[in-house]
Amino acid sequence: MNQLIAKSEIADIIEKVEAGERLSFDDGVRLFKSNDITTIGWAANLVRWRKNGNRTYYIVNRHINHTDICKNRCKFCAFSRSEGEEGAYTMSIEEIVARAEEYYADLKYTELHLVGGLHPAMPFDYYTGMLSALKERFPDVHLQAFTAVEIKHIAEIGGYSVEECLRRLKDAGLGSIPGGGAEIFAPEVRNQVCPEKMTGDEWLSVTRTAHKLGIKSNATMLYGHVERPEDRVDHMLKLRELQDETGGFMSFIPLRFHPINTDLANLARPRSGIDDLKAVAVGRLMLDNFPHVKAFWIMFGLKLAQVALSFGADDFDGTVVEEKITHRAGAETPEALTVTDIRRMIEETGTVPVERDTVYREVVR
Ligand code: V47
Ligand code: SF4
Repeated sequence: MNQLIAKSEIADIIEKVEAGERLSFDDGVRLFKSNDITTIGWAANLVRWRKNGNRTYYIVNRHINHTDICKNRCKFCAFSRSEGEEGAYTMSIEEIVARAEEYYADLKYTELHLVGGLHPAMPFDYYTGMLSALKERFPDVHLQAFTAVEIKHIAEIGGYSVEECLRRLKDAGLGSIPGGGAEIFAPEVRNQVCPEKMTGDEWLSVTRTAHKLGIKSNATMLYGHVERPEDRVDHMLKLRELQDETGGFMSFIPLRFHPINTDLANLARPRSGIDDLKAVAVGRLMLDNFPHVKAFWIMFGLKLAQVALSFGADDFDGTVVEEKITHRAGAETPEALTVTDIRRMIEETGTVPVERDTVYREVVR
């Protein structure tokens, strides 16, 4: 341990990290409350190196948001619309396949990322139909689709249990599920920012069921609104506990709240790069059983996503192509990056870009 770290107010926590010991709730809260950002980053980078060496993963993918109509209308969401409202849309299955076709010849992407609102009327067959049509046209493309929140909704629409719904979606081509909808699990926070959304326990339960069926997933944390450091750490510990049980999580993805055009716009305060780096680094330190931490450049911004790669993150996400959720909430990042740009941005951080597929196998082209 160098002298500066030895003198730090969090030196005892760093010692635990060096020894490979699991951090406690209090450790996590102290890390968030400490402004010794270089020490926090040093420790997170150590864990990143132990787990992933100097590799930084990226994926050639394409996002499609099939509908923005959503019955939940979470207060932090600028993407969703009610039926009939200006901007409301629902793509037909043909349109989804046509969208997926765009750029496929050029990019040969390996993943389609499908996330949408909770449409009150679209039938169960819409979801299985979209997966099977995509799988038929793009048999080699992994379909990462429907957050745990959508899965529960789709199950209700079909009149199935979550388990039966997941089995049917898997049969239709579902490969894995994205990490959205987790937000912050603490009920006091959820009641303020997304009162209509499933509870944190329900999110964990759907995810547990998916993992038990062999469907892997990611986990997000939406931060930078009304939550306290204690709520962030509680969120992380619930994820860590489920991961101990199932081992089904691939990556942790902190998502910075973007306030523009949302009902929580009054919470807007200057964006803190330090807070963004803490979310990544403390996530890396608390989630000792998660293989990967993702700096989703769309939300982080390109420059800070690069820095995050030295603060615990080992994944830059991907080409994305089209993104509405963050851009309707004021994101200033581009919607797409080329592979050349991604590799260059990663190389500049002194790490080695590695193309991965959805489940982190190396892709050799
Ligand atoms: O659950 C909504 C978030 C999530 C806002 O698994 C917002 O690889 C910030 O799940 N500001 C959906 N965030 C996106 C998602 C995702 C994204 C990237 C990668 C992966 C993955 C998953 O977007 C929602 C919510 O937490 N969100 N509105 C907003 N205004
Ligand atoms: Fe609907 Fe998801 Fe937006 Fe909430 S975050 S309103 S569930 S689309």
